[in-house]
Amino acid sequence: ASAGLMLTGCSGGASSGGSSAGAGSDGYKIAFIQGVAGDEFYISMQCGIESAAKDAGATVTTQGPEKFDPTLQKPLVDSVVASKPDAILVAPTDVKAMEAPLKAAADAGIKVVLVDTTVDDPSFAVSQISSDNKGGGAAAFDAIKKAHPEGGKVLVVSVDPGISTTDARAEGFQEAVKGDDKFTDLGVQYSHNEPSTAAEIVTAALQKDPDIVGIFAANLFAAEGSATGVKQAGKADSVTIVGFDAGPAQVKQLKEGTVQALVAQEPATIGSDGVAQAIAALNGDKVEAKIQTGFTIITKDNVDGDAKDAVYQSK
Ligand code: T6T
Repeated sequence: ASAGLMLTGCSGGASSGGSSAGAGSDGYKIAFIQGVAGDEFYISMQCGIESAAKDAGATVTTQGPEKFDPTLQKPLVDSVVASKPDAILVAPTDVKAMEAPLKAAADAGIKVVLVDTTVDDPSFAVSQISSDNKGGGAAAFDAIKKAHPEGGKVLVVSVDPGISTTDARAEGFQEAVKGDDKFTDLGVQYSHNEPSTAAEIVTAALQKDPDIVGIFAANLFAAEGSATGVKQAGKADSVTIVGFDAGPAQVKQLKEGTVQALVAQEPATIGSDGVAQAIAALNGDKVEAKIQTGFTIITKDNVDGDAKDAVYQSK
């Protein structure tokens, strides 16, 4: 499953890493709108997008809101639409709130490709590309179960309700928990993409239920804060943390033993597939309505071997 990981991207040092890449002024103009700026997942996706665009002679501009928040992302989308790019690759921050502004982009004749997240009715989009988020949630439960075959209480720390990816991860995890009566589901709590909030959630949960055996942190920032919370509670020895995503900090926590497994997505591939679909649509070629990309489970055992290339770019 690791084939295709980071085949494109900034790791080779060839990409500009800046806000634009590519050649001629007559190439397609692609705008990438991240879920949030500064997130290594979207930085890695940007690497994949810039590299694929460069190969296709297209230009790319990238922007992201300060927070993972539709009230901040909507004005960005509106201003990008006003700049009339040929295509927009976008990770919508909410299944409902971002639907109308993105449909408006499509109505304006811009090819819209949904990368990572989606919306309730994505019929205006030419293609949707994302990880197997539900399957990743189930895989996270398997990793906790492996560490605690005896069972016990488990908790999900997610981001906000209404985000297609993290909701699907939590659903996949909770369905798997339900299927094993040795485990008790303590539910989902929302950290609003703030590591400090995730840490508070975890310390409070461990105070209430000191016998929690596993925490599934549904994205990068939930994992960062969950690790802090478990450490602060002095529970690093008894609690298994499985986090979605694999930035350099998550890998460090894995190596230190604070986090036991990471579900690494393939953001650069999502990005390069997104460019390919946008260009196919612009050329009037056949598009794939839905593409599912893979993930790699990173543990201490493979982090320096097979899974090395699955780690995200940080700039
Ligand atoms: O997990 C990714 C992304 O897939 C999700 O939609 C939002 O959070 C991340 O960007 C990681 O922070």
